[in-house]
Amino acid sequence: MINDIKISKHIIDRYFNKLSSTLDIDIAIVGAGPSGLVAGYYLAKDGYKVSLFETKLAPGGGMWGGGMMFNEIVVQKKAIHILEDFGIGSRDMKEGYFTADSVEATSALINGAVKAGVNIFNLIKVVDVVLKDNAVKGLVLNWTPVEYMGLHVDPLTIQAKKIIDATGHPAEITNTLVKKAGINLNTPSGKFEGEKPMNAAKGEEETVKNTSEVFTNFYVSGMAANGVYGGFRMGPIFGGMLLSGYKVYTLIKEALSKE
Ligand code: 48H
Repeated sequence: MINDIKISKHIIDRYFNKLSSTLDIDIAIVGAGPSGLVAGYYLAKDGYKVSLFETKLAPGGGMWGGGMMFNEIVVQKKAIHILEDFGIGSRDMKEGYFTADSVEATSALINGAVKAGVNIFNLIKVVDVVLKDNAVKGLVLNWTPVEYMGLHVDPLTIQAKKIIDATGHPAEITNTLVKKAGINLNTPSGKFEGEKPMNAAKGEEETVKNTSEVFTNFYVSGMAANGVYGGFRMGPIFGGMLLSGYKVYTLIKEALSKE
């Protein structure tokens, strides 16, 4: 016999289990766009304890809508192996361009990350970082509706060995870090450079190049990497985002193997 109270109890018990096991983790990712999901997938597959925080109801970031709501994305040949790892179908349009259905691609990235073991928390906004001994040591979390409604409710904190800012164009967490702590980033000027206009060829190349540890324990990936380093935007071509997620995975794996 189905019992109303048991339904509530099981949800509460299971969620609190998930949340308390996230208090002390290996890698915390902010933003469930393509770069954050890809990074989480490979890290979790390697056995690291990974949680990903997404402020929106639906993870997936800016990939659902393709280009101008035409729900197809373009991926270049060198990133096709990542689509294949997630079981995402693609069509060879020749000249090195492939296309994929953006709904299939986005849902497969989310599903792949969860199945690999990433704990995805939607509706949680990262509002600050924990800064100790001149290094980022954790994240400060609150419910999205609390932030949205401007309610005066204090946040909670988690700790992680490595943090990824995968928040897309605004590079929100890096911005907060710079504004509040006045630290120097590992960019040429030490400052937050700001995203440049459209240039798909340059933007794609720079996204991967700019994916790096920008402050101690603190990495940027995807569009956030371009925002922080002053790279170009690239429109609805997503190979750079996927390869950026893969690159930040390799950087963190290497760093953790030395600790
Ligand atoms: C929790 C947050 C917070 C926060 C933001 O924008 P995204 O899809 O990110 P990327 O970098 O993986 O992919 C970028 C791509 O989608 C894109 O925009 C491209 C290719 N643009 C090219 C162009 O020319 O325009 O996802 C970031 C996610 C979103 O889901 C946000 O809701 C989330 O991060 N987020 N989550 N706490 N403080 N801030």
